[in-house]
Amino acid sequence: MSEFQKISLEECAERLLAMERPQIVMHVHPDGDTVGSAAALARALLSIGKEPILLCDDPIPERLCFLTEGLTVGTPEKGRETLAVDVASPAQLGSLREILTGELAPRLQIDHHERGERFADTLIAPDAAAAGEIVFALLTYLEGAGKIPSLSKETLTCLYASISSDTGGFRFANTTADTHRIAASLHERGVDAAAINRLLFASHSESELRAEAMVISSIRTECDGALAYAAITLSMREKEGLPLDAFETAVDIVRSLRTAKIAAVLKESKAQSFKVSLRANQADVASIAAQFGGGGHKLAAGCTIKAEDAEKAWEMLAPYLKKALLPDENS
Ligand SMILES: [Mn+2]
Repeated sequence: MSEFQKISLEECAERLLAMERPQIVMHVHPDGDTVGSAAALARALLSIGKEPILLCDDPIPERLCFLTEGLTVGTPEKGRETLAVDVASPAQLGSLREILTGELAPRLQIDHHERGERFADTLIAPDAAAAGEIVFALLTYLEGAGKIPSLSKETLTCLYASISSDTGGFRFANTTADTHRIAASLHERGVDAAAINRLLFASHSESELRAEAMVISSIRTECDGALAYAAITLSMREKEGLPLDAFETAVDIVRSLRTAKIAAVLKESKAQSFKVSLRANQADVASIAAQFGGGGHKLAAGCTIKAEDAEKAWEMLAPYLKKALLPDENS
């Protein structure tokens, strides 16, 4: 896929302005970054009379719908120009990957993932904590150049939400001085940071809270607590009537165990198929996920393991995690 170029911010801005009816693609299992970044772009483009729509293979989670209010989330349409934001590889497009070939093929990929598979000319900034940081740079550049009007409160809110979301409320290791500078600038321009953060992090459905209770009561540890995990089977979920997406934050709960250096959650999504989420303080869990055909960031990755039951799935995964723990056991 080396036929694609890395492009500059200025070039990307020009190409964006040249689009008349853009469709902005988000990644599957949409998070605050992909939704906030795409929605901010769409709002800025609407402000200059363009007709953008948003695309995602999955529904937008209820708690993120405040970002897309008033925008159109649709399906691919002929005659539109496609761009993708916060999408690292074709696999993250889900069934929308079928637009990769043909007239709807993406023309721009705006992303911050270091590892990925390029599928369009790319504006990439691997040091950015969120795709929202890149979109912030892009939109403030266009604003400064007088090419778009002053960013609306809604647009600024989307940008703040995308950055706060991908940094876990400015707590994760990807948070940089630049991240805080951008957040400060958004604060100065009037975003209601407290309200946004409450919607992102402190607002749960009843199912999500019940799921949280189930995860907490299922936590197991090995290696003196350095390895913490929870397995949620199909029958456990069915008994409580809990959908899979209620367990989105499960791995963050497990990783909050003070002794944990690596945290894992195994969720049986359909019979004998376990979605695995991995988090680490230091160890490279992306390479472990890759052993099972998955991927992600060094400290946050995921994969799917086919196994008869949760114990078998754990037996397949555990040796890799224990090995990854060894190097820093002595430190
Ligand atoms: Mn992101």
